[in-house]
Amino acid sequence: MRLLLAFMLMAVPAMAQQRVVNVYNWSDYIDPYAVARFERETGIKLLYDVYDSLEILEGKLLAGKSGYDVVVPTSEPSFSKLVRSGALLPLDRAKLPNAAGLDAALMQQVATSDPGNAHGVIYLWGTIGLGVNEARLRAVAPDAPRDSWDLLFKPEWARKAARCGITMMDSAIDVIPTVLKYLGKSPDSADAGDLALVEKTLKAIRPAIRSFASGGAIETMAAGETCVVLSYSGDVIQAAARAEEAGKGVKLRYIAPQEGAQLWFDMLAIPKDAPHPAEALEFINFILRPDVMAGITNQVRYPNAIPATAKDIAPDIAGDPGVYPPAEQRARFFTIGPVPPEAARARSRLWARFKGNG
Ligand code: N2P
Repeated sequence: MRLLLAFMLMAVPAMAQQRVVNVYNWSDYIDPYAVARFERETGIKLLYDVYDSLEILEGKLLAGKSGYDVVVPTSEPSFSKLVRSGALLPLDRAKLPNAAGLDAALMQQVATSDPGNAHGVIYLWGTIGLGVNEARLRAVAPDAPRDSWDLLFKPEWARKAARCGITMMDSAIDVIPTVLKYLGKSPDSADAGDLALVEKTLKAIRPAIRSFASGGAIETMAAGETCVVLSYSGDVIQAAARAEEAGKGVKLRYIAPQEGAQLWFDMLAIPKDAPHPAEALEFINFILRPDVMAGITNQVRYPNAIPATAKDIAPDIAGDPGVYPPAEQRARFFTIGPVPPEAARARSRLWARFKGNG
C-alpha cells in the first residue's frame, strides 16, 4: 500500500508534465501516421482540430486567444492579414533546422505576404478548380466545355450540369477571386462595379447549385452524388482516389480551367499568444522532415515545398498533373493579393446574399 502511494505521488508530477501541442489545420490535410509518429518520437500529445474554410479560421484567429499553437492559413489573404495585424509569432529559425530543405523559389514567392519569411513556412500548396464526374456529366451535358469555367459560370451549362448535381465550396474568400478572374477583372478588385458583376454571375447560376460544401465535399464527390464541384485541387484528387478504392465505378477528374486557376500556398504558423510555442516549433520542424512530408503528400495529394521528398512520392501522385502541374498549366495560374478590409466585408455580404438566394 505504502509502495502504491509512493508510485501515485511520483505519477502525479509526471502527468502534470505531459507536453501538448494544439494544432488547428484544414480537414483531410494530414497523414494520420505522421501524427502517431510525432507523439511517439517526441512524447508530445497532439491535440488536433480542423476547419473547412478561411472564414472559419480567420474568425477564430483575429479575435485572439484561440488556444492554438499551430495554424495553417493560406498565404493570401489570411496569413498576410495575420502577419500585418501582429497576430503571429516570428519563427525561431534556430529551432527549425529542417526549414533549410524548403524550396527557395517557392519561399521567395510567399515572401510578398511575409517579408523575410519571418512568420511562416510552406506546408502544402495547390489550386482552385473543378472536379468533374465525367460519365455522369456526359449523360446530361455531352457538349459542355470541360476545360473552361464556362461549365459552371455560364447559366446554360450550369442548368444542364445541375441535373447531376453541382457543389460549391462555401467561401467568399476563395471563390470570388476566381469569378473576378473569369470575368477578366483583377482577382483583387475592390471596385463596386466589378463586385456587382460577380454577384450577377453567381446569382444567375444559384438555382443550379445543389449544395455548399464545407468539408464534406470529398465524401459527396467520392460517392458520386454530385458531378461538378468547385473545390481545392487535392480534395478532388483525394476524392478520385477514394472513389477508385471503393470500386463502384465512380471516376473523377480535376480540371484547372484555362481562364486561370488560383494558385495558393498554405503556411505553418504560430499564433502570438500560443500557449505552447516550444512544442509548436518542434511540431513544425517534425513536419518539415522529408520522410514525414512525403507521407503527407502521399496521403492528401497536395504537393509540398520540400524538394528532397520527390524520391518518396508515389509514382501515380508524382505523375498526376493535377498534383504537380506541368509548366504550360502553371503559366495560366494566378495568385491573389491583399484585399482592403471594407472590400473584404463587401465580398462576404455579397456571398451571404448569393447563398441566401437559393
Ligand atoms: C484541405 C483543403 C486545403 C486547401 N482539405 C485550402 N487552401
